[in-house]
Amino acid sequence: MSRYQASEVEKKWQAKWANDELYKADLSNDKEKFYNLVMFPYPSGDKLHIGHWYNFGPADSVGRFMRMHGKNVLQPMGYDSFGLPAENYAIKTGTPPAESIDKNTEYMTKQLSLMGAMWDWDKSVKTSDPTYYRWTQWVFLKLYEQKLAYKKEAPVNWCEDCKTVLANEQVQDGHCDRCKNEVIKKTLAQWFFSISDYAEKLLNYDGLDWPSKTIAMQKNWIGKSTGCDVSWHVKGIDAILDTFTTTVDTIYGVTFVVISPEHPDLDKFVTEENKKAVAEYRDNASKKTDIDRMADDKDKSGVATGSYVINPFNGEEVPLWVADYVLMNYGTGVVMGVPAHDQRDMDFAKKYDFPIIESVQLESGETFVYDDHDKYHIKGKIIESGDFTGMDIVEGRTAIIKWLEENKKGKGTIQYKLRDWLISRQRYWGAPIPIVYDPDGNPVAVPEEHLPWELPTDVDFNPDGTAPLARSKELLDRTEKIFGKGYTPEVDTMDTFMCSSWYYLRYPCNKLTDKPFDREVDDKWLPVDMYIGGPEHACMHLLYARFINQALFDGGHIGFKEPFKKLVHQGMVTKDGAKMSKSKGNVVSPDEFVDTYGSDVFRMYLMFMGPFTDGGDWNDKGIKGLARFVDRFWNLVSEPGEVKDAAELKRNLHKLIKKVTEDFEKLQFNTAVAALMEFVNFATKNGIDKDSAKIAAQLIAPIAPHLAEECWSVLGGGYSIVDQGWPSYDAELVVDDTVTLGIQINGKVRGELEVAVDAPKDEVLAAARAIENVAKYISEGELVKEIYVPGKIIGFVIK
Ligand code: ANZ
Repeated sequence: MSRYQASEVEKKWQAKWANDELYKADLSNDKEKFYNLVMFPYPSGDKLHIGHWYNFGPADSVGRFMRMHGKNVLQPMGYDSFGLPAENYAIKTGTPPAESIDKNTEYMTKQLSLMGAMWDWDKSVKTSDPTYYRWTQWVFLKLYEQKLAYKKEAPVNWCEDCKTVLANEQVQDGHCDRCKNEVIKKTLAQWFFSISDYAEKLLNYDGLDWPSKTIAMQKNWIGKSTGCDVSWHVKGIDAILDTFTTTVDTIYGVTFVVISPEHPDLDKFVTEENKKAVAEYRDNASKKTDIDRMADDKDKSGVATGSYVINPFNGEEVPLWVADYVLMNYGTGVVMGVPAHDQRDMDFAKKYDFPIIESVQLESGETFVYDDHDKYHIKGKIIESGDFTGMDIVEGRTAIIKWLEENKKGKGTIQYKLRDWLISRQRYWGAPIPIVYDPDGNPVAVPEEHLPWELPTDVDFNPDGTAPLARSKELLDRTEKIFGKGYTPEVDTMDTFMCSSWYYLRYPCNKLTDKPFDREVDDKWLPVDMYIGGPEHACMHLLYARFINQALFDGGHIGFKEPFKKLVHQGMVTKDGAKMSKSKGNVVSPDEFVDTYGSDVFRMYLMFMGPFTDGGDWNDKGIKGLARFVDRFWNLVSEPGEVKDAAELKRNLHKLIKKVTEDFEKLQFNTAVAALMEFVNFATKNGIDKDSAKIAAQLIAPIAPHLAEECWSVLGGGYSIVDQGWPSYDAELVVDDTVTLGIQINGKVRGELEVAVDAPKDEVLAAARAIENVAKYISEGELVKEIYVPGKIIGFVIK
């Protein structure tokens, strides 16, 4: 058996494809478009890893499959090149980030080219390039014009290790998403985007073909709660406190009210003798993380303010306490305590001896504590609650809210957990925020004619907790020169998630110098038809991009609301069950395998590991087997000849077309590879003719593009195989004409038999009785019944 010369063949075709600009999309062509996008990589010193291959290889197969279906495929690639790794590397080695990024992108481009994918390099972007970040700054200015960008002093998440603030989405379980360091609170004046104004719009997923889990994660992060505000009069003081609750049906069960230690009006309610205790308590609370404060399993604590508030329904006076399980940045920062039906309130009441009074019960008469899931669907009734007694819980809520509104004691409200997106970063390697301050400190937008508002280079970027740009003389001089004496520049840079929130709009228009994108071009090419990337971006990149896209839509800059029509998450490739990471030292580099076996084998091997969306555990044991399969495919297809059973070959081939087509449509690459293997086994024994060989080459083309192009060319097909269409199958030929049935004896399977679908009953039964094992059982007793259900079962009953 001759060996397929992968390395030679791959080099040859890669050079030709590049030279012919085969994968450069002609955007003006009116064939049906297919925008095939992958999450662009960060050009780190670690180069392309297996995860990239696992994402990009199959994504390219989707693009190829679509192109073979006659679609005009745009499949761009670029670099998300601003961000901390390059900056940290610069701090360690002294190499300016721009330099290391250039080196890394060059190397990664080479690696990406060895993949032999359909990247349209003509439409590439690099977010740290001034020709790109100029427009990131433009997007900021548009949001500023639309009043969606503002600066505010607020307690923000601070990572002491990265020496910068972080957005809420970038804090996971109280730790920095990047370096895993614990995040603390700091009060700082920072720039925010009003993503929370878009909460309701972001909850609309109409027309999006997204994984339901990702939608659920976003919905949960946005966290919509429907409830009401209740106004409580503070006894003896001319003041009202509003509480937010989702379960106002429990209002008659309130035995205390708790206020957040950060509430701005708190001091008003603290009586003289409680001042010291409250001050101390507030001080302690500020040192805790929100997670610890909210956790159900943590001990609850609080102190009395000395004031009392009056329940608007029954006029009862209940004490007002300060407790840190109430957060200031949710609802109104004040909560009505219902210990009978809320776990945290119950823990609190038990500790401080507040009465526990039931006000709702289940249909069964049992008492219960609300949890997040049953809140809006619970079936039960209101008890001991004045005029509302006896009402169904959910209906009663509506009646109570109606009463509140009629009596001006509250109103129905909706709360979202989603907070505004903090985009300031006290770091160097990012797009400068295009804002300056006048001598009075008022922000002034940098006019568009001064974009790009360039990142200064005269900066010592060693982090000291203050923004490195503040140390640039050039930036200050530039600001004064353009705006006048006394003007100062904003010195924070933008969160790099800002760069990646609009890059898909730039790819088709990457060369425009007078605008970020052309509306007509983008309206034609977007939304993205297929977006493949990691699930870890569910509540970060994928949420930010939807928000920016919607804001640009509302600003009239683009004509579509949603950026990504279909989204797929690839699974994760692990090593011995663990996530690959440098610190664990278990990172597998793709390069040596690509070098030894070629890109096609490596890509197919990854695909063969398991279902694409599940991922799998890396193990190089089987890769030789895949290389052998490629050899066998080559030997079979490149030299067609004598065929033993032409009809059988035809049937097998058409079944293969059906199977592979349907598998590719569902991104089930592993089973497509398996079907191709099975076909090669059959055809190697049976022989293959030239036309069938050409079809086999077409079928493998999306997943082994070099091998397919080589086979196709040897078989005399036109160039390139991606433009030769996709084979179709004859529906009649793919219907199975035999089935394999189990043979049961007294209900137990004792054998199996392959029978023609239309075989007569007598024949089937006779053949079954003749099977040795079956005959043995029958001879041991008396045969009383024979059963044959065509397509399903053969059975015998013996006494
Ligand atoms: C009374 C009550 C009785 C509550 C009961 C629950 C069960 P979600 O669904 O997450 O929106 N809450 C309101 N504001 C809060 C804050 N700033 N900090 C901490 N907790 C706060 O939860 C809404 C519920 O969380 C509200 O409904 C309130 O407690 C509490 F049997 O009010 B509830």
